[in-house]
Amino acid sequence: MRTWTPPRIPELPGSGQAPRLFNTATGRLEHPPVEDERATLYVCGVTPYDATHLGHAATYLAFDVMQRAWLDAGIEVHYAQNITDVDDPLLERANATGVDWRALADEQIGLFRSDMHRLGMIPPADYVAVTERIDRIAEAVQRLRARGLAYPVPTDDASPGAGDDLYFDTRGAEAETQWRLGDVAPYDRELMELLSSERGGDPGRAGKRDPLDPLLWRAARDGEPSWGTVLGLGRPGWHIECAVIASEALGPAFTVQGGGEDLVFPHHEFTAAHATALTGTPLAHAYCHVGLIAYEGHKMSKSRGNLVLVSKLLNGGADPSAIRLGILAHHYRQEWEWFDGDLEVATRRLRAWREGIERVGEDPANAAAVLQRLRQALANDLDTPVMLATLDAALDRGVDDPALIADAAMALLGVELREE
Ligand code: 5CA
Ligand code: ZN
Repeated sequence: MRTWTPPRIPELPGSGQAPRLFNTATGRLEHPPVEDERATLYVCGVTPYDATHLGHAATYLAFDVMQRAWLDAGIEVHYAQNITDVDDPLLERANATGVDWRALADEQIGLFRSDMHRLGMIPPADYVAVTERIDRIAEAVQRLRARGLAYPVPTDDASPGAGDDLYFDTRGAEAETQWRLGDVAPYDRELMELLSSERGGDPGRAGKRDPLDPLLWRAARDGEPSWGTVLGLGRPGWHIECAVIASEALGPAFTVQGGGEDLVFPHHEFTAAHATALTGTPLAHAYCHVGLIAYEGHKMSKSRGNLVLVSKLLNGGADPSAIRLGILAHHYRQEWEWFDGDLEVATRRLRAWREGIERVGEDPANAAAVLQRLRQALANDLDTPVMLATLDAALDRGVDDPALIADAAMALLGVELREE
């Protein structure tokens, strides 16, 4: 898939450190290994049925800043992201509104691309829609089946000749591979069953070997999109899509698998399980998750409809750098609520910084020391609130090298201090 034009990232003198990051799978701050000064990052992309909301923006912004930290440390980054362009909620929305699902997906992908570009996000090198990889995904399910890790569940409503739905054998995978349930998600079984039912799974479906076993392949149903593949007519399950797209783009054991906190279970648990079964190697070294953003008292979600759309803020005249600052005022792992006044607060901060950079103070802050403090905070699990406080203090005084601070704000935070 086409991406968007990359932002300008100024070169800074010297270099930062590779960041320590919180790994959900171990519950610790770690330095995920970066081989040959090259980090590999996969971030789960959108299901394109409703335009980019601030929750999405917060997730992609956290991984944008993670890349800026690596780049500033002299580490090259290979970034991949998917688009879940065939999935139940997208199809439901298309049916409900009488729009063709492909047209809906195309329109929303276009909007997402434009929002990411306007927000100055680093684009992925591999931007892969599920519909571009159906055959590869079906072949992967076939390989799991050949290994005895995929099994059919009787499917009486499939289209004629479409076969049965296929499920992943969780217990079989635990016996045959290095993966164990709970390797990614630090949750007990009861919570896993609850989350599975809330997040696209079907723990109550009859005929499964374990209630948690996730769908690998959905046999065609009348009125649903399907593809003819080695498995017959059907479409892929959610986790196997990301397992195949991520492993093909980045290879096994890449540096970081990322997404919002709502993807820890079942999505990232089973993406890791499938990939381990397919490649013999764990999916990633670290699993990083962004705290969910709420609005009007609830997690911002397309299904609830309590959305603050990025395009609406931008079209209403919001400065992209102010939107970034509104989000970066919170640590990425924190769960927080967006209030309508937040944009005004962020805009005031941006204005103060832009004035501060022009100020010739009596006792200006030493820009090189400010840069060092910014780099330290960034390397400490992307501590953007500390970075913002550092710049508040420095720009309140004025700095002895404004160009360096403007470049640092742009390179490390993607915040533009020089107005065009
Ligand atoms: N297509 C799947 C991933 S393969 C998906 O979750 N799509 S999504 O459109 O629902 O979300 C896209 C990304 O935004 C995911 O990483 C998700 O975890 C994140 N996200 C969704 N809602 C929020 C929220 N309220 N706060 C923070 N991140 C969110
Ligand atoms: Zn995913």
